[in-house]
Amino acid sequence: MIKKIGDIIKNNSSFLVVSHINPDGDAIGSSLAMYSVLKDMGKEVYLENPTKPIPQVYSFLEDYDKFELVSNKKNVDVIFILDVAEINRCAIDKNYTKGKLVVNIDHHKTNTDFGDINLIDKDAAATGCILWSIFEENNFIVSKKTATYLYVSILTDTGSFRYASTTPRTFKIASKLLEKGVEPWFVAYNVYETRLLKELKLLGLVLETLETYYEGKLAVSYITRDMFIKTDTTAENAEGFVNFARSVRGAEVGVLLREDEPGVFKISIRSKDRVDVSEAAGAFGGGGHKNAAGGTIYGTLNQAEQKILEAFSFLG
Ligand SMILES: [Mn+2]
Repeated sequence: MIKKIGDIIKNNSSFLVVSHINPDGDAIGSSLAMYSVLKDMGKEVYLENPTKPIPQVYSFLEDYDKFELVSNKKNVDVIFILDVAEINRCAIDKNYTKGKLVVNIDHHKTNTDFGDINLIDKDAAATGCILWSIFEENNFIVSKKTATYLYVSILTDTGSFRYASTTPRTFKIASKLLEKGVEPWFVAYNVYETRLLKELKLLGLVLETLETYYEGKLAVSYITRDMFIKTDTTAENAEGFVNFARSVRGAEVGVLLREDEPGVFKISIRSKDRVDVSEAAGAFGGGGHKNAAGGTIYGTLNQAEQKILEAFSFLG
C-alpha cells in the first residue's frame, strides 16, 4: 500500500491535501508535510482546512499561510485526506470527490475507510509517522522543512512522547527527523512556551472548577461562556487544558466540558492507561483513540455534567 501511494504521487500531477476541522498539531503537521513533499517534486498542490484561522500557535511554521478553501474551485487528480476518522470532519463536498482519487491516510481506530485508497495504521503514534514511512520507502526527498512538519505532528500527537502510543518506532522516526535538521528546542519552544497571559488566567479559572467522582477515578473540569468572556479568550486558547484533569493523582479519566456556544459543550476526554474512552465519546457523537477522544453535549452545564457521570459510571 505504501508503494501504491508512492506510485499515485509519481503518476499524478495535481493534488489537494486536507485534514479535519479544529486541526491539532498532527492534522496541521501532516498536511504541511505532504504539501511540502509534493511541492518539492514540482507538483500542483493545494492545502485546505475547514477551520480558519489555523491555530496561531502553529504560525511559526513556514507554510502556515498556505491553507485556503479551494476544494470547490480547483480541479485536482488526487485528494489526500489526512488524520480524519470520518469524511464529514473535513467538510469536503461529496460532489467534489467524484472523478477524483480519494486517498485516506489515518491512525484513528474509528476510521470508516471512506477513501478509494485507505492506509489506516492504528498503531502509528501520529499520521505523521505513516507519512514518514511513505516518504522513506519511496525515496522521496524530506527537506529540513518537511522534517519539521512531521516532527510537530509526532511531538504533539504523542503528548511529547509521553502517551502509550509512543513506541521504539516513534523514537526511530524522531531520530531520523533530527538527522534531517529538525531543532527540537525550536519546535518545543514555539509549541509549548508561547502561551498568552490571558490563556493562563483562563486556566486559573478552569482549575478552580476541578472536581473528582467515583473515589477520585474521574476528574471533571469545565469552561463556561462567562469564563471566556471574562478573560477575553476563545476555545482555541484552551488547548491542552483537559490534561490537567487527567493529571490529578488517582484519576483514570479526565474530562473538560467547554461551552463553545451557549448550551453547546465540546467534550474532551483523556484516560491514563487501561480505560478506553473512545466508546464513551461515541455516545456524544464523537470518537477518537483509546486514551483521547471527544464529542458534543447539548444542554445546560448541569445536564452535561450529569451525562458525563452516567457515561463513566463504570468507574464507580
Ligand atoms: Mn492524529
